[in-house]
Amino acid sequence: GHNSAVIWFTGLSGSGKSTVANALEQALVAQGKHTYLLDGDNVRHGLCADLGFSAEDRTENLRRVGAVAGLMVDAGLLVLSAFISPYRNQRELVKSFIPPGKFIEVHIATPLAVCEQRDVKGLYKKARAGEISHFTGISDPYEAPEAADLVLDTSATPLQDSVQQLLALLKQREII
Ligand code: GGZ
Repeated sequence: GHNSAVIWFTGLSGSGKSTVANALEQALVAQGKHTYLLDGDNVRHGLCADLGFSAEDRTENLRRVGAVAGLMVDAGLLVLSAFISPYRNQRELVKSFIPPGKFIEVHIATPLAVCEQRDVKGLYKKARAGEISHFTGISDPYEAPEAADLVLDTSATPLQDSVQQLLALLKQREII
């Protein structure tokens, strides 16, 4: 389908990637669009169950996700993906699977301090205590995008405003 695309959400754990992606998916489905949401919850339990959080394992995680997203774009879907994807070269690798103009990079740029304060799963506390190693933002790097198509901060923008900005961007790019 010529209106297929990948909307790639990158950002820290707890930044709100899944929340924004879910809300956007609901809005797209309400418009009759065919979508698929890829995130750590459905991928790291199956397709990537053998992988951890070393830089190498994250790259392999994202390589598989990129390849699957490419197949889904071939099938005509609007693919929403929510992964930390912390390294610029990992996001470039993902992008290489997607036809030109069909990869929309969205940086969920909620400040680390806010993500850590939310600590929805208690992982930041464990990372600070040294119980989890290689934790993004604490003991592992996050390389912010330099030219994201859209930058959103979920601590400063109401969820429905973020969804409206995303829908406007997708219209502008003639994806929807
Ligand atoms: C980062 C970790 C780690 C480490 C477990 N570093 O908030 P969450 O819990 O649900 O989202 C995080 C998820 C990150 O998986 P991704 O597949 O998105 O990562 S990547 O794109 O880098 O491959 C977090 C949990 O897994 N988690 N250990 N050390 N996040």
